[in-house]
Amino acid sequence: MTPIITAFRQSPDRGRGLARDMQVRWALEEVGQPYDVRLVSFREMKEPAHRALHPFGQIPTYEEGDLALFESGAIVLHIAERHGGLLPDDANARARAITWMFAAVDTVKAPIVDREAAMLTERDKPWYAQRLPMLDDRIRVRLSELSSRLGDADWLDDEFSVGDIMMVGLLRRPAISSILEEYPNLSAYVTRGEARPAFKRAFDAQLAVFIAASTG
Ligand code: GTB
Repeated sequence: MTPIITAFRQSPDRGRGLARDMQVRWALEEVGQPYDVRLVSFREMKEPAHRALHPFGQIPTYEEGDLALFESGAIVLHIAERHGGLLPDDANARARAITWMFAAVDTVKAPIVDREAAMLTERDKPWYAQRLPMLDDRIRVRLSELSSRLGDADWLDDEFSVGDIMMVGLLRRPAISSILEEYPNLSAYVTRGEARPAFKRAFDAQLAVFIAASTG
């Protein structure tokens, strides 16, 4: 059964692979599972039909027969559990890979989201310029800890896993691009992820949607 995912009909990221369907596409490409995409507009995302799939009216969603999922991390984990290649066979290593997924969507993501929110909503406030260095330093704390743990390894826990899909996806966010450069091993880690053939196929697929929408 071919799963169906949802993605932006017109992505505001202009095809840079920053919307969360990118992680889902990447996981599907890694395991070699073909998929269909249903494109949704911002209006359609808020309508009851889409909210039945996604209570928060967002993308991505994932449908596979009777199963409907939302949250990119949960979808990626589901794909990894259904197919080989994204979770280690060893139970302890498997648990560690899932731990890295949580680290990406919780501990490391939190200060990044704070900065993104400030950039979006506080740019015109008198305290913005003062607050930004503090927000950046909070990101540095996490990135420097992550950098120390990664060291000169290729991936977070030996073999490439779902944890790397979620972490690389997070570290690609433009809000931290200049801070990321302070950690050469993390920059190289992101580049390594982006160099994977499955990442490239996923990236090209979402870019094709953007190109078609802007030329069609
Ligand atoms: N935690 C959820 C997940 O991981 O699936 C987050 C899902 C989410 O944030 N979806 C966003 C969405 O549907 C798209 S990805 N937003 C519409 C809405 O809430 O009404 C976030 C995103 C949006 C835009 C850019 N961009 O322009 O660069 C990048 C990422």
